[in-house]
Amino acid sequence: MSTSDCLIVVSNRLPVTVRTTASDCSLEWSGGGLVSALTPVLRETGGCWVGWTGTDYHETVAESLDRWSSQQNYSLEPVFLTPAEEASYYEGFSNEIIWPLFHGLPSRCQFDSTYWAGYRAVNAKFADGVERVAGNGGFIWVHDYHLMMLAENLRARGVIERLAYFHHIPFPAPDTFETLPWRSEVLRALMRFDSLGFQTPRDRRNFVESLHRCLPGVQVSGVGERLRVRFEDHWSNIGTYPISIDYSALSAEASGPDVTTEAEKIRQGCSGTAIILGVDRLDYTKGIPERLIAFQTLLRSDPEVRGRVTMIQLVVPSREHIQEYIELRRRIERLVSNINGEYSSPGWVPVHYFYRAVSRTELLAFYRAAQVALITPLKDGMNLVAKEFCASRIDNRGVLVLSEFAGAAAELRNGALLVNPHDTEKVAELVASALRMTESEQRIRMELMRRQIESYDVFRWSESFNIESKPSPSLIQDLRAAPAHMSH
Ligand code: GDG
Repeated sequence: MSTSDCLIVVSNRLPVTVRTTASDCSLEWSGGGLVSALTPVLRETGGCWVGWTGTDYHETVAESLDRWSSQQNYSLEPVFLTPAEEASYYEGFSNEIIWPLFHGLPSRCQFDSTYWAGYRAVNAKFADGVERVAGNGGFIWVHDYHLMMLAENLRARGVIERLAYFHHIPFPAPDTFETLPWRSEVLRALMRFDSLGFQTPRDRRNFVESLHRCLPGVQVSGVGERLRVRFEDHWSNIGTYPISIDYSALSAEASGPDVTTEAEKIRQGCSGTAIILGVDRLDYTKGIPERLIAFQTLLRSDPEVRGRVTMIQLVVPSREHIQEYIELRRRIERLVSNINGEYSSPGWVPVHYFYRAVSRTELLAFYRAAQVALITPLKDGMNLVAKEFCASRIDNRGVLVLSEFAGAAAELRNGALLVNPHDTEKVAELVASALRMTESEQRIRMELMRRQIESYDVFRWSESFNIESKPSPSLIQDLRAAPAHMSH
């Protein structure tokens, strides 16, 4: 992005979440893949980030956010949600409909029309937030499935800036997508963006096929991963842009002395056994129980590995007051306890389980201490942990066992051992071969993956999306000339 462009990022959450008490508030890093990826981009370009604070209105919040922004290269524009809005838009429509549906799990969806009403109302509220900071030309970049109705709302308010949307999670196959009762409304709203980006060719293809099926009259031109799509009087660019990480910052940090010392402590804490590492937000899409079952299968079928390997599973708390997540946590903890109960021996505990976020230094140290990263989501838009693991392996060692249903598999297939995460016996077999892999094979595979991530890092991702999604000058003129209610 050129420095003359003013970037406005819009996402459900701000990069910091507010914790309030009766008299005060504090800020906490929001975490998660979207925040990890966008923070380095905004730090470099400057601009503004519009998002929910995680709270309802509280008078001290704006002041705390301003204080925080004054130490950054970008500002924050808060959106506040009432408990009722949070329940219908966030917990309801986003978490109980779009998240499971788009991860291919329609049976988990609660198609409740009050959720849909709440979703539309909150998208309008976000549009108010964007309107407060827009108006200097530039570029409004909307992120993820919480805000699919935003372009429609912004155009109705007369906002003329370039509007782009990036979809971080998978886009489902048309047979799944079309079960959404509000499918045409959602697609129509998405087609008001000037450009739309998806993580993988499969997501992009699913989106275009869903358009053909649910929006009669849509026209598609172009081939490959960059398409132009017309719906009614509006053209949108549609493309595949796999999200990435700040490779050079991460590799540099991973080679620092603090990380090196911490990695050594982790290895010692595991008595020098080979470490198999899992790192995930608590979510049923991440395949954590299936992974533990695969590890149990390995211990059961191969007595040789007992006492020689340790599985470290980090689970970062997420959506903690939703019943399904509470049950998932219980299931994971039961499995950990069963495995440890069955196989521990004096001086050896097979699974080290952490239910909390760790510091970045610790996280990088875990990446460096591991012999195998076992990343087996049942479905994942990209999975940045897989890329971070490779970027931190400055020693070119370590093996990535990766689900073929993670978006990252499309880019890392030459170096990773790909597996169907539902096939727990196969996962166990692949872990066993990863543990036996020669150092020279590890090096070849790791170098291939590191080169791929280095050459297409998060800055390339952002630049290619932004450059290719620029509209022609004539389109900008048309937009400026058109009355607000008629334009996009
Ligand atoms: C969504 C999509 C897509 C994790 N534990 C700790 C910690 N993390 C950081 C990791 C990584 C991020 O959280 C997780 O990113 P993922 O990509 O793996 O997953 P989601 O949060 O589900 O992200 C996903 C992503 O958006 C981007 O488009 O890849 O498919 O679901 O950066 O490092 N960070 C710290 N402590 C932890 O304990 N500091």
